[in-house]
Amino acid sequence: MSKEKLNESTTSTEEQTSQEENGSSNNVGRRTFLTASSLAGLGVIGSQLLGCERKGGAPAVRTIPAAAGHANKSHVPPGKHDDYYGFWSGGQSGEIRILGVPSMRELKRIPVFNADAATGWGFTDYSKRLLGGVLTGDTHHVHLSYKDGTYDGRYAYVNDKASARLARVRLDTFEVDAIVSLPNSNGTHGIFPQRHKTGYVFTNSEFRTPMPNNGTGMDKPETYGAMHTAVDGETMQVKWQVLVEGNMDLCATDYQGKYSFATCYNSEGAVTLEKMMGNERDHLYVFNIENIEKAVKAGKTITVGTSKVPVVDARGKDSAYVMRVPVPKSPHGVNIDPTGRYAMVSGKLSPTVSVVDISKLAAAFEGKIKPRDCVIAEPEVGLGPLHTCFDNRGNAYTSIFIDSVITKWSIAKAIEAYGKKDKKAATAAILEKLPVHFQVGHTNASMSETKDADGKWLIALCKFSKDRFLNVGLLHPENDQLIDISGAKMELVHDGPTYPEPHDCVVVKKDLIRPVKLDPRTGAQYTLYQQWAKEDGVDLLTANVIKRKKGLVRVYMTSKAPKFNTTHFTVKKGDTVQIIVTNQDNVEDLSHGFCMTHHDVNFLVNARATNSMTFVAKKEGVFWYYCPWFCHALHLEMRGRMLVTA
Ligand code: K7E
Ligand code: CUA
Repeated sequence: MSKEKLNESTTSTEEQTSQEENGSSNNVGRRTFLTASSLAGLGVIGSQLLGCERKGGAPAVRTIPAAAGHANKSHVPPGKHDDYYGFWSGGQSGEIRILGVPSMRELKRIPVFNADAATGWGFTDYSKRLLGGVLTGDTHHVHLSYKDGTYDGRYAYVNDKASARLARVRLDTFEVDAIVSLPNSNGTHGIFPQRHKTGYVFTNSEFRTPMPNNGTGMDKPETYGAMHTAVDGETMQVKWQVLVEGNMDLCATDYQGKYSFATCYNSEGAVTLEKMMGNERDHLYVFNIENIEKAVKAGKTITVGTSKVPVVDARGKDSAYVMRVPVPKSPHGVNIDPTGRYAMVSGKLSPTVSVVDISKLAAAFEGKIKPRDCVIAEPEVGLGPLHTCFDNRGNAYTSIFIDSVITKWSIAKAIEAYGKKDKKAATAAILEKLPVHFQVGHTNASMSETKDADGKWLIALCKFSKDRFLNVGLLHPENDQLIDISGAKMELVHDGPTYPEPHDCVVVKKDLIRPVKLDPRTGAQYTLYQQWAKEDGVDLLTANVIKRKKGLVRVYMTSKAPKFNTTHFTVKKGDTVQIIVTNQDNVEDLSHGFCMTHHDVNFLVNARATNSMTFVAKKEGVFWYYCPWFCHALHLEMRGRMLVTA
């Protein structure tokens, strides 16, 4: 089906009227919306939306012309480093991935909400404490801690949409050090840290539920609510929540620490897809942090369910706490430009991006102007706009899902064109549309979420690669494309297949990240082992000790290539055994590990680190344990025996 036909069959043109906010004018009189009726048969038209042709149920086969070869630009010669760290969320894998940009080489995977056999994350004692037995996750948004509008290199934060959690990764060790569960939250989706300092990290509940969610109220969706949650980025404690009536999707913060933002795509309060698309306008929620903090301090709060976290109830109508800026239609992404002046709200079911002037919000909170008056431009960027990023030259780049393009547009020209009858001005704001392959979700550019956006590289995280790569069976790779945005025209330079499904990424100048090479022996995990050692009167650094207490046997040992200092030990059948290994090698990258054969025990111990795992000795016999990481010429000899007696 041709593009023209697709547009015809899935959109309707209607007059955009703004009854309640007649104070504002529209630059584009007639708009194309995706409507409930046009999308009702989503299953039927799904393949058309994805641009595949299916005849008689046969799988789509289409020859993809090779992209023009600009590969040299992304080439980083062997032995040379990339200029940027890329932090990718890992989607359903539950992890974070680190890529080098521009080479797009995958450097590391950080297990977060998942179980990982390579490192033992999810099986080791410390990770089990953090994960509480939940071993699946869905990471969508990874953002780093800030100072004065740019990254300070301390932490990365990532959400788990599946189980409403927020995790923090230390950027000295690139390991998770904290995970917090968010109360009264279902489908925690958008997150964003404050940008002036390590302050709050805000999270949005995407799914509305009964409040409290205690097994009643299923049939009264009009009473459902969702939480905007403030987590302290230093202590990782939940500080307060704001209860609103609508679904919240993506999250953003300003540069001053005054506001946080959430897109709301279900102002209808519906629980079915068709009804969620009823309204022509939904909202950008604007949270007034100072006013919320005052209410929390003054105790003007409630608690919900079993949680003790103070909740500001801001459901229903605008207040000092929350304001609703009307924007079309089922908006998805909200992104702040590097000058900190504008919030760009992508329409998803409207072909527009609404530009919200952040400096006008204070007047709207005071009731001097209408919330809608804060919208100062609404360029038409294409069908299905999702996310927007920026260069350092006043341009914005919006990912367009249905059209499979990145639309580059001029912020200044879009503002100029707003409200003008002259169609030429509106057209002039749209600078370029670059096809991407295919169905792009997030897009982000180098340093785009900071005041130091540098306009060099843009990533388009495409949800489908179709036949751009070798066929690897049923599940295809996604395609994270690298685009050079430093010139007048965008230039596609690299196709990056990824294992499903990173949603988002941030691309960070390499000097801002300062990782260590040896375990610093600080932080929560090390503190835990020091505590155990103290209880047991053991020195972790020299330990070759077996401590028995009712049913629990703690085996402390050290590793130094190519030896464990404990070469054998004996336990009784039925004993719970805890193996605690401290790596005494002070040599970078000299990792050891510990694998107890036949006991589902296998974990990594990095240079100078301590790690542990617990198991039950179920069967009599001699069992070898060994170091699974190639550490030395005598690595294969690095092993010992456990005797389990009756
Ligand atoms: Cu996929 Cu950020 Cu979860 Cu948009 S979200 S695409
Ligand atoms: Cu230690 Cu292999």
